[in-house]
Amino acid sequence: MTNEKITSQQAMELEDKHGAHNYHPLPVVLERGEGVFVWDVEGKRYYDFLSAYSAVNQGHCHPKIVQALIDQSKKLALTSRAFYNDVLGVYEKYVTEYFGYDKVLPMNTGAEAVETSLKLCRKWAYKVKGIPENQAKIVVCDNNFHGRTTTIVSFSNDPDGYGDYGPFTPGFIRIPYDDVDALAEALKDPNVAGFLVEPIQGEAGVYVPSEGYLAATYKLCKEHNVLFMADEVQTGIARTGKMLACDHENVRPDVLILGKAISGGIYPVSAVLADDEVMLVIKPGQHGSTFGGNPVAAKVAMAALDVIKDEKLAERSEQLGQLLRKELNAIQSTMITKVRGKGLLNAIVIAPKNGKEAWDVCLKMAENGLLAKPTHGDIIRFAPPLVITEEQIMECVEIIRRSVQSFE
Ligand code: IF1
Repeated sequence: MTNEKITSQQAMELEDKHGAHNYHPLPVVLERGEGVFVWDVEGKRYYDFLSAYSAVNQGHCHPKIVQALIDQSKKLALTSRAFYNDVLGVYEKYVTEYFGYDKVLPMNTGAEAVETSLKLCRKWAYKVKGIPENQAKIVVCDNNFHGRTTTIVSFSNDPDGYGDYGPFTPGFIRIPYDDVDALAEALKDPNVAGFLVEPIQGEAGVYVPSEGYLAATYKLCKEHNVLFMADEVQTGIARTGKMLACDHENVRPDVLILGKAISGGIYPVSAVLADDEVMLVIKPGQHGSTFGGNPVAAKVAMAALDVIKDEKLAERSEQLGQLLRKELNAIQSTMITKVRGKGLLNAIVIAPKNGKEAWDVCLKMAENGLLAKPTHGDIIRFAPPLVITEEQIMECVEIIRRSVQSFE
């Protein structure tokens, strides 16, 4: 196994030559991460303001989570679900009590958890609600992002997401986000079985819906016997200032979808939580995954969720998010046209200036020691690990200010 040190240039060339070109990363080659910091191969330190798209809420390489990975990996890593093991049931009890549901179906990636929810919803439609076979419909929102599988991109309106991937999976109705009346209209169709929604639309550019949107749409779903399915893969696990973004409106989803930071970014872990009436429609042999709920994933997730509570990261996210938005709004720059977010899931909208745009701002911030990446051209997401301190927030605001003002 080659382990000689390579330069940034060499690393980028290797990826270009030997890897699929399904990403266009910022030209930074990372070698080490610890807490809010990452270092490139030349030893330059950066604040990580992306947190691997909110998977590293607990900070890079959190010692307690890494230790859980090491200890279990040395003992029993994977049994498959063909047999029981002494960890999965303990984890299932832990995570269902942690979020307050009867049951959990463990998977690995966010997309797999979303797919699991779609299958659960359809089977519930036929077995419980009594919708005619193959007629179940699920309502989704414009500008959604729920993952990259063929079925999920079937209901995307992002050409980069769905382009040339047809034919598409039928059975989805797309409505405008943050529009309660649009949902009411869609629910007139008696074959609607579920509503899949991001409590805040992350990829679309951190769109925070109007106050009351989640509660109003949840109420409509209840009135029409439709499952309210919250995709909290990105907004969950304390990112938005509460354990779940739905908690801001006291909404308890019928189906809760988790991923990313449920493992602190140490191992792929995702989960679908629901009560028995929904979860038990899936019988043995009707869904599964080789790695889903494996002993390492289970131990890592319990450690990662412990850290969230032990270090009060939801409260921290709420307080420091307010500080960050206040300070970002105070930056004097004609490039920053909007600041929005909740907790430590934030974004700024960049207006081009002298031919420079969001990408150039990100390159300048990298030069100044802070990593972030644009989404949809003009929006820069700011999502540092929730372990960041107040003084580090202030230092980062100074980096952001200096970077945008360098283009004035
Ligand atoms: C990429 C985006 C963010 C998600 C929500 C499900 C998933 C995601 C709300 C699927 C995943 C990741 C995917 C990653 C980049 C990142 C992303 F830009 F793609 F859209 F965060 F906004 N639901 N989001 O945000 O989870 O299968 O990836 O574990 O595909 O480039 P996954």
